[in-house]
Amino acid sequence: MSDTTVQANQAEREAYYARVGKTEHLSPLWTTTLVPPLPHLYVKAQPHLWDFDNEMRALLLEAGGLITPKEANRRVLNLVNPGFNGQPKILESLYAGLQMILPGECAPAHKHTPSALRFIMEGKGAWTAVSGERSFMEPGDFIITPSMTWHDHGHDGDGPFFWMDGLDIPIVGCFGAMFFEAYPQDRAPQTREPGDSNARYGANMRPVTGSWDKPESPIFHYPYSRSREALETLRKNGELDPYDGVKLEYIDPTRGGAAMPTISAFLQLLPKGFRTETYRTTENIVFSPVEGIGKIVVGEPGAEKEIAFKPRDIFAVPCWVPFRLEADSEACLFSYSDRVSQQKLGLWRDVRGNA
Ligand code: 1HN
Repeated sequence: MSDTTVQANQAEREAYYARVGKTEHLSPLWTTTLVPPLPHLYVKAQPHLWDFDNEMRALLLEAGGLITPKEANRRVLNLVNPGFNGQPKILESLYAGLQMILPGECAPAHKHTPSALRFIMEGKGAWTAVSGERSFMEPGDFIITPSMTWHDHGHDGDGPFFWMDGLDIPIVGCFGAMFFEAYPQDRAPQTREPGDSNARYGANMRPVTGSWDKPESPIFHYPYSRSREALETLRKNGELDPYDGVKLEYIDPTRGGAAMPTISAFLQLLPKGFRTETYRTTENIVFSPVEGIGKIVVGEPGAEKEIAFKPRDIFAVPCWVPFRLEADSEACLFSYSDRVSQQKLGLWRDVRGNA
């Protein structure tokens, strides 16, 4: 079979495109690059690091003298990726923010369709309440606030308290399914004692009666001490993956999958001097080191950038950009990504090595 030829010349085609263009609601597929062979045309985000100790912390402290969490709803600085022209996203699919609460303040109760996680940076004595249960937060703790669960934050201790917020806002936004509701009072009622959900589901056991039917983990607070200890044991046992060092995922104990339906989260240990192999994945990843210093080498072969990291920095690795991590001292890194979303949609892939 041969394609029949058409007689039209370029000028006729251009005239046609101009007429179609005027309709404003039609365009020829063949003049657009909707599905390029590789992700690069779609990935606007750049690899980037935000410095907590030397930049964000002071700016957020300053906001403490300008606005209360009640006025602001949340006192948060958005981490705006330099590739997004001011749009408040850290990566194509993920939002990141840095939040501060001061002693005595109230971040009032609300709920929304985006799923949220918190990773604690600094402070003592602040708590968060999720679905009626309060929990005191410590640096390195991982906390989830699943879609449409009531949550509010308070602080009964001394000094400023900081954490990173990670949300799936761009994912929810691409479906349009955005909903938000403020609770009629500042605080949602406490319906369960502190520690209740960890007692029910956090001891490698579960209640014999009833069943957990929500799409997220019934555990909402994963203390750093437990996760760190697990990594330490595995490191001592010599269990090192060339791409990850020792890396564990925060899971929903009732199903074994990610703690929330859309966002995956991990804690990873790299022994001093360890250098991971170069790795590339469709996953969009946000890292925040808890302990240790090192660097990330990120970018296409020949155009790599070296970015030094230290505790409480936040750095973003976009889809399909090769990277490797180097630990100058023993380093423990938290990370979250859209892996579970991509896997559910059958999109996730990775390349181990420089292929
Ligand atoms: C939110 O609800 C919180 O509850 C933090 O602490 C950051 C960023 C965007 C939209 C909602 C919170 C947020 C957020």
